[in-house]
Amino acid sequence: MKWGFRWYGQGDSIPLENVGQIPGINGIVGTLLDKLPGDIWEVDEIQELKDSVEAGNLELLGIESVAIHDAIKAGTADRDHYIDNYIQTIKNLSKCGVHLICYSFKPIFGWAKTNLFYENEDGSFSLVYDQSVVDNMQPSEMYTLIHSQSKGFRLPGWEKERLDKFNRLVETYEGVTEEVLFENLSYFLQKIIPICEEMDVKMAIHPDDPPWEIFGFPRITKNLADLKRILSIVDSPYNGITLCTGSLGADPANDLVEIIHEVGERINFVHFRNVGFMGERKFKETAHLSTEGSLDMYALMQALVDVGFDGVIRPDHGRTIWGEVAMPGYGLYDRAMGITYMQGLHEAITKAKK
Ligand SMILES: [Mn+2]
Repeated sequence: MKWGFRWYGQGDSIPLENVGQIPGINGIVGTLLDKLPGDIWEVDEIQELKDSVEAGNLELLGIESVAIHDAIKAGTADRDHYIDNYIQTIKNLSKCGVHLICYSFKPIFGWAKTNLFYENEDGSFSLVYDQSVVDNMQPSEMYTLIHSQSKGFRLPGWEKERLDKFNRLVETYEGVTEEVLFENLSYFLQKIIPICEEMDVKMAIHPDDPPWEIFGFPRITKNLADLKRILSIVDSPYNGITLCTGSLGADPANDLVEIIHEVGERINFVHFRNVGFMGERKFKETAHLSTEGSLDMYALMQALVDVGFDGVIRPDHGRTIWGEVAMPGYGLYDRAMGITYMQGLHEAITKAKK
């Protein structure tokens, strides 16, 4: 496995040097934070990011996310223009030696939480999702809530530019059912996967977070059946998934070990994190250890080893601890402990296997 860490570039609260000091780390999964969905990522911009990462003795292991323009997701008349731009970005990433793209195909809300700073008993802070809060909320209020708690950080998917266009976005998605959204994903993948094969760039779709419908917008990456259906659109290793344990695992009906075994060879990227169930459709993001949340992280690492996963894996969201001021979920300390725990699990499992 390649051990990665999400890093937001020069705008990140964490200096790259600190990331490089995490034991066993291979590289970062990066982004160009200023890019809006639909923009072409130019070679010189990607190269600049890559050079800065390599100057810190780290590898640029992949990109998350190259966001998909709403025209592609909603299937509007101008989608081909944005697909052409996406293809150009794939080619440019390949030219720079970047071979992994994480993306998601969700209308309007990429991820959602109802509290970004829930205080735990020990004084640490977690992100929390509570469906009962969402049930009493208008979709646009979600923007207000997230912004009021972002502490000034730019949160991907919650850009002010998107909020300004919110009502028009909702109109864009009128009539887009789950079936239509799936058809639009099929159209997109059929166009790009042949290019990905040629350019050796693996795609990894991220599951819904939370993995159920919110505000009535369609969701098509919620469970094993959804993932299998997506993988069947184009039967290629370049059409793969991001196994995000905390996203899929927020629904207790999702058996993550089964999912890993069923789609194992198509897992192109792993987000490893735990969640703690607090009630019906209510959960918090905990520290990574099995003892801290509801998921059996040992069983998940065991399953990844069993299916021979050898791609990029990274710790996903951590708590905010030790007084750190960081983007919610993306502080240094809890994620650094998370990756060390993950490496401990991996070493024990692989050595026991021999
Ligand atoms: Mn994730």
